[in-house]
Amino acid sequence: MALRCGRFELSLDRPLVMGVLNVTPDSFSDGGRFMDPAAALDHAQRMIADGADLIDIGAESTRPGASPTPESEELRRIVPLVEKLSGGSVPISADTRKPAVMRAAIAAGAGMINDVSALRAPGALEAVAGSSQAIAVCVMHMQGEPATMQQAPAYNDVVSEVKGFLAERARACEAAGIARERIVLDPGFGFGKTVAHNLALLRGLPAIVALGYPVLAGLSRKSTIGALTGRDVDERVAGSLAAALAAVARGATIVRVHDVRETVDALKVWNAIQNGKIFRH
Ligand code: 7PJ
Repeated sequence: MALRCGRFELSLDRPLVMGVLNVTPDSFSDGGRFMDPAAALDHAQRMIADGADLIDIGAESTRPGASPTPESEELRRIVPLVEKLSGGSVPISADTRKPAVMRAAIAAGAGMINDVSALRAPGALEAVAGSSQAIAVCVMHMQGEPATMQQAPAYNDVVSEVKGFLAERARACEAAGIARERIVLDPGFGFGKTVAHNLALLRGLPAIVALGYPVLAGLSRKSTIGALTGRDVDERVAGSLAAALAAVARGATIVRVHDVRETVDALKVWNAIQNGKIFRH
């Protein structure tokens, strides 16, 4: 299997590592650290040197309780970085819910749109489907909206509800003209989910993998890891590695992480054990 990301075709023969770059003042783990474009660029290049297969740039915080970022501000933060990084050796993903930001990021050379709203905003499906580049899209499940999603998450059966939603969004993408080999699904750990929901989803990940699309898992440094370890956000590396390996063992093909270097090492060991293969990143 391979994933088409504009001018890149990513082989999915081994799990891929997506490095997170938040250029927001308020993201939960690295808010404010990379607001300076030079610092952001440095960090992206560091993650690529550490073996990241993709870089995901987010300019709007979707942390629980976050208020929306104006479009002009999101554009100002993200477009110059996509322009600077998209000529490099790995595809750049733009983490956005806004069609105008999607279009600008694609024009600036993004190889993927990562949308925590799963292209539900009016015009979002068209922004991705209508792009001249065959860029990839990650559609994620979220219950509610970031401002209120953690107030009272509730499901009858979290795995089947998330799976049903993702299957519907994949169909919507394909109906809009986005080819199957461009689509990635994501259960959206932490987005309108309790610790118990996140654990049930991780355990049930094979049911989502069975839909037949690559699955991305983002658990890195999230509050579930904090709840299980009692650690603050910058001390969750070991817990995050355990979660990343558990996701990959259940069929995830992309892990979205802050700690690229450590995750790449963990996956090299995991792969060698599991598949008898030593991969270069
Ligand atoms: C996710 C995301 C995730 C996808 C964030 C953080 C919180 N996009 N954006 N999946 N989480 N696709 O930076 O960890 O889990 S924002």
